[in-house]
This record gives sequence, C-alpha cells and structure tokens, in this order.
Amino acid sequence: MRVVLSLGSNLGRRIDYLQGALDALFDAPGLTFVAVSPVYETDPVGGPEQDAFLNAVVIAESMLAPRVLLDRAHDIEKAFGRERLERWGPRTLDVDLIMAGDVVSGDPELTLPHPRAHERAFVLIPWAQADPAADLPGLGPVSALLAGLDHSGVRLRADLCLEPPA
Ligand code: PH2
Ligand code: MG
Ligand code: MG
Repeated sequence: MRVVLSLGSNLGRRIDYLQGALDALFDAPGLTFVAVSPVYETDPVGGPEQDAFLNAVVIAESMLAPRVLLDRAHDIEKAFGRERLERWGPRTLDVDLIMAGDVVSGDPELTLPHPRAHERAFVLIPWAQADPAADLPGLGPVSALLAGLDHSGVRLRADLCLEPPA
C-alpha cells in the first residue's frame, strides 16, 4: 500500500526536525522508503500569527494499518518535543498521514485521505514534485487539484535537502 506523509516545522532547527522525523519513520520495521520531496519554505496557513514553515512530503510502501502509522507519527512528534498547545499553532514538528492506499475513512480520529490535503499547496506542491503521477483517493490527480490553488506562499528551498533514510 502506498503511504504519503507530510512533514512540517516552524520552530527551532526546522530542517533538523524534518530530517529526524524522516529517519525515525524508517527506524522501525514496516515502512519501505520510496521518495522524499524537495524542501519548501511556506507561509503559515490558519492558526495565530506565526513564523514560516519548512514542509516536505515522504512517500513509502507499507502494510501497516493506518492506525499504526498514525501512532508512529505521533510518537515521533513527541520524541521531538512537540507539545499540542494550540490547534494550528507553531510546532517543532508535525507529521501528518495524508493517505494510506485507497483507504477512505471518516473516522474523526483518523480521517483519510487527510481532510485538508486537497486544498493545501504546502502539501500538494512537494508531493507532486516527489510523484508527478500522484492521486488523492476520491479526489483525483494532485496535478489537477494544484491547478486550482494559489502557489505563491510555497517557495522551493534549493539550498536545503533531506537525505533518504540510511
Ligand atoms: N500546518 C498546520 C497549519 N498551518 N501552514 C503551513 N504553511 N505548513 C504547515 O505544515 C501547516 C500550516 C497544521 O498542521
Ligand atoms: Mg498538520
Ligand atoms: Mg498534525
């Protein structure tokens, strides 16, 4: 099953948090690395006044249940000092499960695909770079979704890059 995760950070050593999350995702068995996107500097969407994010997207193959993937994402956020203080507020690390195979779920604890991914250029732009043929289950090609979005808040950081996990 194809799995797509979004990484974000807007506090502290942002690129180090993203690399740490990427490495940690593949530290335990169950996920096979496929690709990582370039790194983007992105204007914050929603929430209070806050600093710009670094965002990237990771693609993997996995047979793990979505619930297990979500738990792993949350464990990694905790390991990097994330405190859930304020919805959409600043954070050292955010790891979001964007999709897991063709699973469509309205479970409020784990909605799949991620309920806002289709309208977030900071998710779709890096994703399309990592996989130009990507599809969001139930919503169609990422490239088509991107055609309707404002790209101006998402800037490539060509000076930064995430290393594939060892
Ligand atoms: N994450 C949020 C809220 N707003 N804005 C950007 N640019 N990037 C994010 O990762 C982000 C956000 C909540 O998870
Ligand atoms: Mg998020
Ligand atoms: Mg999150």
